[in-house]
Amino acid sequence: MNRTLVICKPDAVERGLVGELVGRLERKGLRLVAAQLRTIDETTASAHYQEHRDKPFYGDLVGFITRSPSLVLVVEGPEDTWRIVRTLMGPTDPAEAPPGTIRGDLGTVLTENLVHGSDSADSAEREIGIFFPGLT
Ligand code: 3AN
Repeated sequence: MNRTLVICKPDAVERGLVGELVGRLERKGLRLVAAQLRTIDETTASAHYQEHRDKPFYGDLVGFITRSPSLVLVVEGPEDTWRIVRTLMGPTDPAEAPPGTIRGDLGTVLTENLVHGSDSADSAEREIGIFFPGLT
């Protein structure tokens, strides 16, 4: 079995879409192995988004992810579970995400795109270690 990190971001919690997002993961056949509702602090956000720290949108990104609680999940499935989750999520920009994906069905703007999923096996291991040390 293989694990990846998923974050139902503040916009998803604020809009009451957590059940919808978790339901989609579960209906796909993935299993929850950890779930925590938490307001991500700046230190954790900067560790998580370190690859974006030189980007012009970095400040807004950290401001957004820390503004209210997120539901942070570890999900488990077969090989390359991270890839299955990314397919369910759809592309980063909800305006370009096809219907049937989380972002395509439920979002409209890039800065509030509902969900994060690790983008590789290495990222999954690193990100699970940030949020749930001991679970990797
Ligand atoms: P994904 O969330 O699809 O892995 P990343 O890792 O490229 O996308 O970007 C992380 C987050 O940064 C995105 N979820 C999005 O909210 C934000 N982001 C990415 N690109 C931009 C951009 N050009 N302008 C504003 N925010 C962006």
